[in-house]
Amino acid sequence: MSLTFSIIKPDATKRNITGSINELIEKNGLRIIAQKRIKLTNKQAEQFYDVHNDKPFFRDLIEYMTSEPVVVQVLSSDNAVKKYREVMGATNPDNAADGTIRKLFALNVQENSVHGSDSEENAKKEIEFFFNENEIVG
Ligand code: IDP
Ligand code: MG
Repeated sequence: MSLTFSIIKPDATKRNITGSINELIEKNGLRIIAQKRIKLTNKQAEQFYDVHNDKPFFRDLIEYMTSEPVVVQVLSSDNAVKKYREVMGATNPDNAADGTIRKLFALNVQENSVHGSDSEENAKKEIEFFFNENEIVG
């Protein structure tokens, strides 16, 4: 079993579809072993997305990610990082495969409903950024 980090993003909490997204996560064999609803501060969002700080969409991304609550999660399965990226679908919902979270729920390339770690190394970093060990119950 391995772990990945997930965020249900503001467009989804705003539309009250966190349960529908969790249902897809679970139906696809991922187990939610930690979860909390929080409102990101500007500082948290900027730190979390620091890798994108030179992108033209960075300021908009920070504004969006702090606009409404988010649900941060730790997910567990075999090959969790890879599996969740598949379940999420492509960044731009226009390119996302049928049945993926982004195909079903995303509004556009920014408001794309979920985040998932892109590597084992980043999964570990991102989980540690938001969760204490005693909050993760596998
Ligand atoms: P990912 O979430 O699929 O890993 P990244 O390239 O890491 O995609 O981008 C992080 C987030 O930044 C995306 O999920 C999306 O919310 C936003 N984003 C990415 N590309 C664009 C863009 O071209 N325009 C606006 N927002 C974008
Ligand atoms: Mg990414």
